Amino acid sequence: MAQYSRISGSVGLITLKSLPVNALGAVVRQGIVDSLKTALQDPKVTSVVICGQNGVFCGGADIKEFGDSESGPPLIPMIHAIEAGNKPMVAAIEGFALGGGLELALGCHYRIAHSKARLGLPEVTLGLLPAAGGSQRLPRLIGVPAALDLIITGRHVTAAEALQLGIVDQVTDHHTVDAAVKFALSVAGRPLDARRISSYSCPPVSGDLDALFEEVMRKVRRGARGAIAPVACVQAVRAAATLPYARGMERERELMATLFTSGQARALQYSFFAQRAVSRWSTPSGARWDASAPKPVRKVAVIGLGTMGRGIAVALAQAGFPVVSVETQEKQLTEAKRAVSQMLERGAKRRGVAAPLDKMSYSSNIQAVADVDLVIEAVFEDMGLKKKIFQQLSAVCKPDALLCTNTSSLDVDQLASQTRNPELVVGMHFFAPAHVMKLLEVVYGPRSSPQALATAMQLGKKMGKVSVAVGNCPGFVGNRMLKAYVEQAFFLLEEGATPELVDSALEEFGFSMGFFKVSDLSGLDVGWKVRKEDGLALPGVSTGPSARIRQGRRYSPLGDLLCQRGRFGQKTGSGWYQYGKPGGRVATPDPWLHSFLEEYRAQHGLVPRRIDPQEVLERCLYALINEGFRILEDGIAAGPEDIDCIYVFGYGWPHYRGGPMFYAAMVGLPKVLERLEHYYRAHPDVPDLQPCSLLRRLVASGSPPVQKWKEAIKKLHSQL
Ligand code: 3H9
Repeated sequence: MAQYSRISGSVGLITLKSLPVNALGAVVRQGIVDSLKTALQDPKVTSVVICGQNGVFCGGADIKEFGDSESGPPLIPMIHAIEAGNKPMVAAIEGFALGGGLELALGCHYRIAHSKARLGLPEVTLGLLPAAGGSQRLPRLIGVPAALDLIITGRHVTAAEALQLGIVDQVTDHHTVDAAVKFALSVAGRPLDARRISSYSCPPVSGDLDALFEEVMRKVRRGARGAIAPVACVQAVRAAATLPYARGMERERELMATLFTSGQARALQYSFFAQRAVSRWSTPSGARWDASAPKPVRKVAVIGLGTMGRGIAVALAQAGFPVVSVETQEKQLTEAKRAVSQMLERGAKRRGVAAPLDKMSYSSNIQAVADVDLVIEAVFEDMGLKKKIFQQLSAVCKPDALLCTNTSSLDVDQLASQTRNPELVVGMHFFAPAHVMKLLEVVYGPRSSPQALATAMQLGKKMGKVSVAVGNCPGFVGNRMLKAYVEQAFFLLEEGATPELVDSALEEFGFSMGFFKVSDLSGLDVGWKVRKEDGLALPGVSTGPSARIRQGRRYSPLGDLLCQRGRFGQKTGSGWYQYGKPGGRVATPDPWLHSFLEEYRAQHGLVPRRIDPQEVLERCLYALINEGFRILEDGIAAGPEDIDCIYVFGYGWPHYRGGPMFYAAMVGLPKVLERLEHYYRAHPDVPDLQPCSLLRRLVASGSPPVQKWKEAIKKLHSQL
């Protein structure tokens, strides 16, 4: 709702009231329309202030209402009515004014912001554009280049930047509504024509307008990789710059209509809620986020200052934690100190803050961690080494210190068993570079206490990560699913594809790099090492039927064969592609590799066939999705949102496709099932293609929408 009152004798005060972010749902809009009418009709009222309750101006249109049939007064005429009002309207912005919230403020004649407020038009992140006049008013107010920057990126600006850009008229450190009321009294009776932004022309740009838009559009299309909202944002701003306001608004409406009904907007809005849903974690044993209080964490230690340890230490210091970093090898320690300081300084420069160098301390002695509340061990992926460190930590640390391991696949429970308090051990799987990548898999073992899990989840949140709680199993969620995808990529090469064909199908889908380019970038030897440890990569078995069978199922030794030839990817100058020189970065197709594949196929009696991009997508993605269903069935992930966040924030899944499980729901579960059955019939020696029973049961129960899977899975489990 919106509450109306008259204060200071002549100021009408409209307060938006809709917890938690005063979103502009139907009831709030009705409240604003009614309050406005009262204020405009009351002769005692000479000016109006619009504010929000609870220190928040407005988080924009109510995303939860998207997709419902529209009720209540529409937003655009409401904002027009505010702008057309014959009494000064002042927006009092506290907390944030985002999306429709900022558009409402732009409809006002003046804007006063608290110094801690944040403003922005983040619609693009939801697959939309600012379509309540924002794309038309903002360029008229602050100029085309600045408006393009805000609208295309969706970034939030501080009150200080908003003042500098001309979005707000005044910034206050005091009580915002009081300041706005005082301001409103001071402008009462002043003419308003020059304050109505819709009547402005866009400030002229320096240089050629067409050239500016062409350049921006080129950059945006390149960066968007198939996302349509950023492109529509540019088109809308162009309309503001070239058309009269009313026609610009028509263009804004047309573009929004296309976006609104697109699958991309649905995916991005699903993802918005998925990110929030994963913080409300639960485990199969009944532990829950709302019943488990995290322990306070005041000081943290990082063990091991290789690439991962450095990134983790930087992320912790940037989040404000004092960090003790331990590295036993002196040379590595000296190098790491320099590298960490540089990373902190670069990050601080980018963010315009002071580098938190004073948060860091270093030692070569593990005794230095004696007083910390939480340790993140980030040494080499070697179970023997990690076990030894956990024994030492258990002896050195405070008895109630939480002991976390940064591992991408090792058994967290085995490490827990090395300690006095196995309930205080959890996994924290960071993604490289750890100070940049948003994802954190928090791995609970069978003995991890709910409090330990809650503490690690909260720490991740404070570090700015999307933290997802996952159960303990080989590869956890992300890497376990990836295995199925990688395997299909190899098999497709055996059957006739080239790395270029596979990669271009995946890149066309929206991945920034296809599997083979990623593999060259991260180094083929990484996977080779794991396969050797798993007993899959065997030297000397390169011919005969057993060469392509391991542990009773189809196996492709192609990656191993390249590694045996020293082709580790970019670092050696060749892998699935060639790079000209070791360390080269530009992938070019490699004729040697093509002949090698031909020989390999001939040697193994494989008759190559034409493979189309659709098969590449179906084989790679549906195998991965199928494993996702198995993970849900096993209770390793609590719901599809968890898997989708992991893939969007850790594995480069295109954000505008929501994540693999959302994508499966969009494709239609019956179709995914039918295609998996088809491919499994063709490849009965590939168990990953055998449709998982949960997928079958969801299809049999009518393929509920993805938002209902958690419930459906619970019901199916209880029927077993
Ligand atoms: C728009 O305005 C379109 C117009 O241009 C044109 C229309 C014609 N609606 O993030 P938090 C919920 S599009 C509904 O945890 P924080 C959120 O789901 C909109 N609900 O808090 C969560 O609920 P729950 C453009 C919303 O303090 C709770 O509020 N606006 C909305 O970390 C707390 O959220 C945006 O894109 C909403 N608009 O961050 C802003 N916003 O507790 C989107 C939030 O049940 N919002 N909720 O999980 C945000 O970026 C952040 O939520 C915000 C607060 C910065 C506001």
